Amino acid sequence: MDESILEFLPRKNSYPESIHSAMNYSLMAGGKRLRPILVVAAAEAVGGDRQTVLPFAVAAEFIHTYTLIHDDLPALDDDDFRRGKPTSHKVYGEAIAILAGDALLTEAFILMTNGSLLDDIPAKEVLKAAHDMARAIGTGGMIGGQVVDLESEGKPVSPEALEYIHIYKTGHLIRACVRGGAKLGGATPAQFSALSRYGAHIGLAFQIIDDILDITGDQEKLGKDVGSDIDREKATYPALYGLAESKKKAEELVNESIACLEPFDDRADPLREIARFFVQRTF
Ligand code: GRG
Repeated sequence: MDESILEFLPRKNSYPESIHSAMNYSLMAGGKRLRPILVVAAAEAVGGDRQTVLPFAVAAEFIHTYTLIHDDLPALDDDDFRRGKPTSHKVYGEAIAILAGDALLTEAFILMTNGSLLDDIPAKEVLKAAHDMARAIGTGGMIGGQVVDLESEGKPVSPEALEYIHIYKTGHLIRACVRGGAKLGGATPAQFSALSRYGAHIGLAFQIIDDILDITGDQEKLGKDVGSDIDREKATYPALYGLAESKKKAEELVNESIACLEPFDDRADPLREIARFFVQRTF
């Protein structure tokens, strides 16, 4: 996946160098590449081709990396480390970090509507996948969840509000990756609906595990500061339900997600494995 990311990313020494270097720095700092892997796995589960959907997969990683850069800024979480390295604003300053996030988001839309996708897939499907992604990350999706999360810090949060935050802040992007891969891979309406449900379940499970790892995780392995949710009095599953109940909830969601794949053959095995990885992960 790293090779494809580099292929679609403006060269780091191209003019204006500072912004391209900052974009390259955060993208190549590491990361599990879960979102692009999900795009490819969903496409392949319905008989689609990995190479064809790569621009959309890379766009998903650009979007994810933009959110990490912006989330780490002093105005938001003010974090010093991400992916095991100093955060973008620590290295490039706040202005370039903001612009690097903006640029990655913009480049993602260039990629989601790029010529090679349009050569291989009907334009209507390409547009639908890009539109779906845009909805997933706007105020009716990820940004909405982030705003409610921010405004809930230090306040008591109901189980419903917590679920909203997690589904919107994290789940919608993950689900849009699965839906995008499925749509571009040529899913039937029934396959698309099953994969949407799969994506929704793993999306919520992913954030619950992220909450758990913020308490039990190893800072070195995670590549970022742990314990920050408690410090900021953030709304989390362990804070509301305790660690054991939260783990159980994540496991149930993963089992439900795998059940959604029942009608699929072994081409959906990577999706099954990714779901299992979500609950077992330590980083
Ligand atoms: C646009 C500022 C802004 C925020 C939107 C997604 C998000 C809301 C903020 C990013 C920070 C955060 C805690 C997101 C929750 C999702 C999450 C657990 C991100 C970490 O994802 P991983 O573990 O990261 O896949 P790597 O580094 O492996 O890619």
